[in-house]
Amino acid sequence: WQKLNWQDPFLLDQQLSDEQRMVQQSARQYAQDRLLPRVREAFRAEQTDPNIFREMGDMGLLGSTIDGYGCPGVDYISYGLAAREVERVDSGYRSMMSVQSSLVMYPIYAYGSESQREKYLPRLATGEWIGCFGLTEPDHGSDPGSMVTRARTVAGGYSLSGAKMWITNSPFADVFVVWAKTDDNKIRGFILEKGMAGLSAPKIEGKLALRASVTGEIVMDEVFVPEENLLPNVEGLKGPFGCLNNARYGIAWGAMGAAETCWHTARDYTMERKQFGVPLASKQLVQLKLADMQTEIALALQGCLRAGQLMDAGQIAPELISLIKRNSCGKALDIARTARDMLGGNGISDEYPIMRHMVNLEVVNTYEGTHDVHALILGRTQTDIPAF
Ligand code: TGC
Ligand code: FAD
Repeated sequence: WQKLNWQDPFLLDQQLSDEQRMVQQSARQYAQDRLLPRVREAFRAEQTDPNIFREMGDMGLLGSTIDGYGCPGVDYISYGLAAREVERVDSGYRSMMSVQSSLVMYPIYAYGSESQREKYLPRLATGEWIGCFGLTEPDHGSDPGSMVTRARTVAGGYSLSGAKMWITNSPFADVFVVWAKTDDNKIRGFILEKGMAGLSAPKIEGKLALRASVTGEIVMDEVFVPEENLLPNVEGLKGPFGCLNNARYGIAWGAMGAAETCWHTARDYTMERKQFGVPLASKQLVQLKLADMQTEIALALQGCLRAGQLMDAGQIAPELISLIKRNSCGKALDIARTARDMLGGNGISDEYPIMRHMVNLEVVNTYEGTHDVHALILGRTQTDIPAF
C-alpha cells in the first residue's frame, strides 16, 4: 500500500505527459512569479494591466491550442492545466486568457477566412492586440438566441446596431468578435476593430467581483463593417456555442485552481491558529471540512482530465462540458465559502486570497452559462424535454 499524496490523491501529475507537465510548470511559474505579486493591488484598485496580455503571449498562453499563426498548438489537457495555474491566482486573469484564446482566436481560426486568420491571429497570439467577445445583451443573457443586435446589409458590407453587456476585456479591446442577426434573421459573427465609427466600449464600474479583469459594454450605432469582416464559415447559435464549449472546458479546470488555493489556505491557517489551547485543525469539524474539500477537488480534477482526453480525441459531447463546468464552479464556490468561514475574521481580509476567490467564483458560476442553465442542459439530455 502507498501513502496517500493528500494534495494529489489520484496522482493526477503521474497521468500527464512530459509536455503537459512542462506547460503546467511554466504556467505555474509565470502565475506565481508575475501575477500573484500584483493581484491584490489590481483587485483593490479595480485595475487591469494590459501588459499581462503581452506577458501571456510571450509564455505561449494565448490561443495555445491553435496550430500555426504564431500559436504553439498544445493539446486541450495542457490548456486546462494552464487555466488551473492562472486561476490559482485569480479568476480574472484566467478570464482575460480564456476570452482571448477560446472566444476570440478560436472563432477566427475555426470560422474565419484564411486572410482573417493571417491578419488577426499572430497579433492576438503575442498579446499585441487584445480581443473581446460580444454575445450577451442587456436584455438577453441566458437566452442569447433572442438577441436584438442587427446587422443590416448595406453596400460593401453590414451596418451593426445594438448593445452588448458584461463584456470581458471590451474597454481596452482592439478586436471585437460580435454576434448579430442579419436581414434573414440568422445569427452571424463579425470582427469589429477599435476606432470604427459608431463603436464604443464603456467600462462597467462598481463590480464587487472579478475586479482584476476589466468588463464593459459594446455599443454599436450603425457601425459599418466591411463584408470581409464577416466570419464566413458559420451561421446560427452553434457559432458562439462552439466557442463557449472550449471556454467552459477551461473554466472547469480553472475554478479548481481557485478552489485549491482556498483549500490550502484554510488548511495552513487551521494548522497554525490555536483556539481553546489547540490548533483548529485538531477539531473534527475542521477536518471534516478539509476532507470534503480534498474529495471534491480530487474528483473534479479527475473528471476534467477525462474530459480533456475526450476533447483531444475529438469525442466530447458539449453536455459533458456543461457537467464539468457546472460541477467545478458550484463546488469551488462552496469550498471558497467554507474556507472563508474557517479563517474567522481574517477570512474577510485581503491579506488572504479566499474572499477574493469567493466573490470571483460567484461570477464564474454565472458566466458562460449559469449553474442552473447547465442543469437544464443536462436535464434536456436525460428527458428530451427542453425546460429553459
Ligand atoms: P438550442 O436550440 O439548444 O441550440 C441552438 C443551436 O445551437 C447548437 N448548440 C450547440 N452547438 C455547439 N455546442 C454547444 N454547446 C451547443 N449548444 C447548442 C444546437 O445544436 C443548435 O444548432 P442548430 O444547427 O440546430 O441550429 O438553443 P437555445 O436557444 O434553446 O439555447 C439554450 C441554452 C440555454 C442551452 C443556451 O442558450 C445557453 O447555453 N445559454 C447560456 C448563455 C451563455 O453561456 N452565455 C455566455 C456568454 S459569453 C461569456 O459569458 C464569457 S465570460 C468569459 C470570461 O470572462 O472568462
Ligand atoms: P439571466 O439570464 O437574466 O439570469 C438570471 C437568473 O435567472 C440566473 O440565476 C439564471 O440561472 C436564471 N434563469 C435564466 N433562465 C432561466 C430558466 N429558463 N429557468 C430557470 N432559471 C433561469 N458575456 C459575453 O457575451 N461576453 C463576455 O465576455 C462576458 N463576460 C462576462 C464577465 C462578467 C464579469 C459577467 C458578470 C458576465 C459576463 N458575460 C459575458 C455575461 C454572462 O455570460 C451572463 O451574465 C450570463 O450568461 C447570465 O446572463 P444574465 O446575466 O443576463 O442573467
